[in-house]
Amino acid sequence: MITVYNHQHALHQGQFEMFRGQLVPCFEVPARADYVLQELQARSFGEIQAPQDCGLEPIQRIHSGRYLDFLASAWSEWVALDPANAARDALPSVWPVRSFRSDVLPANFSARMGLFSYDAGTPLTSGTWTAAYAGASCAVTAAQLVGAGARSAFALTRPPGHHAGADFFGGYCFLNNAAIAAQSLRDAGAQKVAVLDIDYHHGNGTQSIFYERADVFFASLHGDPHTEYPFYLGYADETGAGPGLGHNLNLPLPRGTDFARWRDALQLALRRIAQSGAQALVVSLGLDTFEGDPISGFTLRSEDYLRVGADLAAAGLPTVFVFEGGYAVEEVGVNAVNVLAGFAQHSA
Ligand code: OKP
Ligand code: ZN
Repeated sequence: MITVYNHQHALHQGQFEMFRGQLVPCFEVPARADYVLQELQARSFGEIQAPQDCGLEPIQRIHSGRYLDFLASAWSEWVALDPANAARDALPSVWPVRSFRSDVLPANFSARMGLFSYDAGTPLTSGTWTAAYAGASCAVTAAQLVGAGARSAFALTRPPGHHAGADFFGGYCFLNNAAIAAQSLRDAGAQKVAVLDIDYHHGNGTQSIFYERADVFFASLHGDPHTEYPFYLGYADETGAGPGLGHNLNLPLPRGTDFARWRDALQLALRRIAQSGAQALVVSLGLDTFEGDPISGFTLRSEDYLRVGADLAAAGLPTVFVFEGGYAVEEVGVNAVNVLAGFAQHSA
């Protein structure tokens, strides 16, 4: 399996996220991707290549123009507010909730930060746009490889993407790499694509992007939003809307869920994906279902991820893996590569 990896991921390096009234060190750190890269190399797991610059077009297929304009210029506007900001991350602190307007684009930078985001845990830094753009290029390159006939490819990139919507960032995510990959597969000729999100957290961004579409089936296994981030989406009764009705599947699971129960949900999702008629699969590969994850609540073990990969391979679909969460930093490499190795061992 080819891995598409960009060194520029490290340019996105947040210092702090807001947590219970304090700024705490970011969980989403560059070392996460470094551990995965190291593990790929240590196990000689296939070729590692740099992405092709995908240009803005495949990103604009998913994200709004005014959001992309904002992201591309945000850091220079932040520093223009105060030269001392060059040493600080930008975090939002005001949001237009219900009854406020979101159609008017405010001139004030803080107001636009809030308009285009939904939490204060996602710092925007000097290299965020460059890293996110290169990450989207990884996703597009991986999708092109699979669209051209490869059995699978892995987009190893950060920041993650599945919480980012068409016009908002949050949950450590800016550009929705999995959605961009799915759209690229569609544009390469797949009539129907499935996105399977196995990150601990519900992929609210991906769901909302495809919620009214029948050509992309979205399935997610995640911590129950009654108690788990992102809280406001991911319930089982969200099944799609309009033409997309029936093309969305949420399988929320309680905190403490173990591998046996999690795997039952995985099998159900894979049956539904088979029924959907999908011709290609994008896996939002979060490893924060691991028992040692510091911000999550499932209890998967490192060896379980080999079985996860084997189960995914049994679906028999051309598959693009996109790296998402996983914050037990020293174990994230082994866990990610176990999924890929399990997949490779069980692929025809
Ligand atoms: C991103 B991905 C931790 C609070 C949780 C947001 C979690 C985002 C997870 N102090 N904050 O889905 O792995
Ligand atoms: Zn997650």
